[in-house]
Amino acid sequence: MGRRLSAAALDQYARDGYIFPLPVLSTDEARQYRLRLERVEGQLGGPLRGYYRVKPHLLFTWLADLVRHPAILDAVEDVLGPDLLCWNTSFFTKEAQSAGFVSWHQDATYWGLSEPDVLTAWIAFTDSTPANGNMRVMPGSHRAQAPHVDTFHPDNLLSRGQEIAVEVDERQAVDIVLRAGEMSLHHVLMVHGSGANPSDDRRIGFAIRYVPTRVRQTAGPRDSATLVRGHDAFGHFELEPRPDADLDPAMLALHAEISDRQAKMLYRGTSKTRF
Ligand SMILES: O=C(O)CCC(=O)C(=O)O
Repeated sequence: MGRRLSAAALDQYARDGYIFPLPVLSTDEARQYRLRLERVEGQLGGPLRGYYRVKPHLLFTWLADLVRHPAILDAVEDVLGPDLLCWNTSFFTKEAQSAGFVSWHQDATYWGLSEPDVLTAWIAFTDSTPANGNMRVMPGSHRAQAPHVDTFHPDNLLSRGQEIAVEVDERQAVDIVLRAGEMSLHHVLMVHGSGANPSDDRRIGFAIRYVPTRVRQTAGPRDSATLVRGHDAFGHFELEPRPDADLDPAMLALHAEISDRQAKMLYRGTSKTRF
């Protein structure tokens, strides 16, 4: 038994590579998060694009709070230990009646992190169901890295449209069905993906990537991360400050630098970028 997860849930994570559903926010809190995002989208003239897709928790106080939410961190600590960094965040938003999809892939493929003790907390800002293109996972697929190819498909929500280059038996896939305010956790080597959203409403998920402080960046320049719990005895990452206000000019400048560095790392080996 951990701080938040039962022994059975921890066994399931070790065996299958994922756990869900875990409540984080009330339905009303989830709605407030969606409204905040949609207010920002209204100000910016549409869905988040370019650098706003990278680490938005450095630009918005309400996302800075969310990556530090005890209901998330207690569960993450049970898996990764007490000293935790938030390495990255991004929205996975599928518009109503849109073709946007996520090809089958493993997150570890291009992230350059030194070990697979890395997980994603995927927080549902709306319900996420088969009707609107929920995430799907392949149980037990997190034991080995498989080769990938880049497709840069225009409807693929992933940075390089990366796709696993081995057969995926979709009959074994599990639907990660979440109510707004719930989260799932998945391992960095988990094979996962999702289909289009034919429904009349948006599907919005906020993905938070957590690592223990012992993990290093092995690809490219010095990387940065946000210490969200415990103590960093390793200093492998530059520690990022917390924003005091939304779209604070100093944070915007720092965030642009960090996003540039991240783009170089994520797009290494290709001349194309999507930022
Ligand atoms: O939102 C989705 O459907 C997929 C999310 C995903 O690929 C991820 O969190 O790594």
